[in-house]
Amino acid sequence: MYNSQIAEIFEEIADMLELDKEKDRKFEILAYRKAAVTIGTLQEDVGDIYRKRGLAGLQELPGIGKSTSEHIKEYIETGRLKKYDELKKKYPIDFARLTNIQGLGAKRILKLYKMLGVKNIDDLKRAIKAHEIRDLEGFGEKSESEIGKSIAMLESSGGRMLLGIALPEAERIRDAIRNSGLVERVEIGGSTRRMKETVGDLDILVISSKSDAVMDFVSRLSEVERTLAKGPTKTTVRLKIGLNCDIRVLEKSSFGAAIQYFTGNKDHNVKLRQIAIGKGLKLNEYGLFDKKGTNTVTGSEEEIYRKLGLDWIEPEMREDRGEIELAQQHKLPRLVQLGDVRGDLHVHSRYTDGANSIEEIADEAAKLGREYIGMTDHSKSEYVTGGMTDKEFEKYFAAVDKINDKFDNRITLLKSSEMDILKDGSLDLQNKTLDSMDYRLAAVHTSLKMDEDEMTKRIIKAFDTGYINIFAHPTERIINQRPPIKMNLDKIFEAAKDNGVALEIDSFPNRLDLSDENILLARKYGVKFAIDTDAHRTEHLKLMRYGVSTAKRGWLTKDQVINTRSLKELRTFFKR
Ligand code: DGT
Ligand code: CA
Ligand code: CA
Repeated sequence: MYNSQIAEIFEEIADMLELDKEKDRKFEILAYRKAAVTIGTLQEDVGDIYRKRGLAGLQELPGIGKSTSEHIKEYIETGRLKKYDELKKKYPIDFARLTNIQGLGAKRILKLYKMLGVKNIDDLKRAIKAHEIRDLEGFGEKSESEIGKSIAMLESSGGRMLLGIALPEAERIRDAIRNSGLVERVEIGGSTRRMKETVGDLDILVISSKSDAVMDFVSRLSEVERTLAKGPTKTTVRLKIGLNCDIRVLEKSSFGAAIQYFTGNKDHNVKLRQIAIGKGLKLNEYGLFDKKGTNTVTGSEEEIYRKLGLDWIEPEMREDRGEIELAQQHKLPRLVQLGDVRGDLHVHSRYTDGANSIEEIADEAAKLGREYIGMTDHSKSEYVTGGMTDKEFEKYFAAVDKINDKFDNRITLLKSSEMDILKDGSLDLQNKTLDSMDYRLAAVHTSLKMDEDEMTKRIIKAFDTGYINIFAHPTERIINQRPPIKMNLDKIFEAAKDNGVALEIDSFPNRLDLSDENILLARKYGVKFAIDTDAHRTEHLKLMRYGVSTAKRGWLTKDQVINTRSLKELRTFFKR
């Protein structure tokens, strides 16, 4: 429960330190940023790590040093951080929100504060409305309008939280309730169970005969900020991470109906209820009732679907996008599963902007049971990441070969790169370098604002080189932060199919790119997909589950996903 709070505070400290002109704080700033990424993407709670293994446990985390671990300890023990409070007095600015706006870094935020007194989003909106920003040095009219658009985008997200933050929190709460000894069963429902990319609130379903005790227990959980409503069957609490959580307690006989109902989505439920009515039955959260009012289901969710004449539908598909009709015809696709994944084809190491050595990555990936892993550090045009030249790739690949020998049959490392698709559609490495790779991944990183026509041509031209095997995070969107690039998806998907380019599903929780909807469109073109983690540190290798769920939400089967293949079959795909 502390992770997102501490990550945010570290980010903010780094932002504020950047404004401190008195001395060079480059390394200190970097330390806070690294620590923020580690904590922010950690699936285990830092509070638990500290309680179990103390400061030493914290310092074992990559990117956490002596001073950042002391900070974590201070925050866990006192709920405050002196260093943060002091900086905050000096800069009373809402960095956490303002830095979410595309194009606003710490320095520009400070300028807005000094020149216009902008402390938060509301101040910023006022300044835009009064056209005060366009006259500031280094801003201009275009930048004023971009900032306005970015605020609108942020606000239209309606405070929905990334699944990558909401799901681990829901799992912690579920486990705490499960271990309370008060309940018979507890499950996560709602959009979290459907693995939707963002979540409005958490829904947790409990089977217990001690409803009052369960509700008391929930209200006292350390994750809870306050209780908003408390009743015998439903309690709503506000969580410290800034999300509401509904907890419902039901009787055992209602479990199947309740988990079905509270998993949703609403449209799926409405359609199911109509099917029930057509059969002279009544479906609600308590059961499936016949004309006499007798509940005809007592057990599982499967039973409800079966009694209505449908096959059971995986939660990820329950969005009323045609899945009910397929279930009636017994024609549901058999969706790809996490256990089908055999390798990960998009991973960064310390050679560019990753945090771990190739060896550390190989070791962790092998522990996760991956059979192969593709090393895809950046090419030179992506210079902010320390992207490599052709010459540097020779050394990189030699290092990959060496680790490959060392690991023998435990795991196979593949030589690759996340290459830049340049503005004119060319690639930024020599053919000789490209030929020395096992496969090639490419992405658009710069000039993201091109118009649709130009961008479409740029990407297709890159596909036409015949060198690209995987098109990484195709739309470049960052959820709640950056809109997708403009391109003609139909043309791109068709060209991908023609050139044997697999489309990536990037598992990073703020990317999930392609999105479920785009996958549903792309699959019609018969194109293949690669579910990758885009890991920048070893813990990220576990993010695969988010990509797989997104693939399931896009109805993909195992054979449509290339990294479910054996290495031998994968190499055949790469040869086309
Ligand atoms: P969210 O929280 O916005 O991310 O999305 P959900 O799907 O978790 O929605 P939520 O929390 O409002 O409700 C949980 C589930 O309860 C929802 O997926 C389906 C069910 N549900 C809620 N309202 C209705 C309703 O009016 N009719 C029916 N049939 N089901 C409903
Ligand atoms: Ca919900
Ligand atoms: Ca809810």
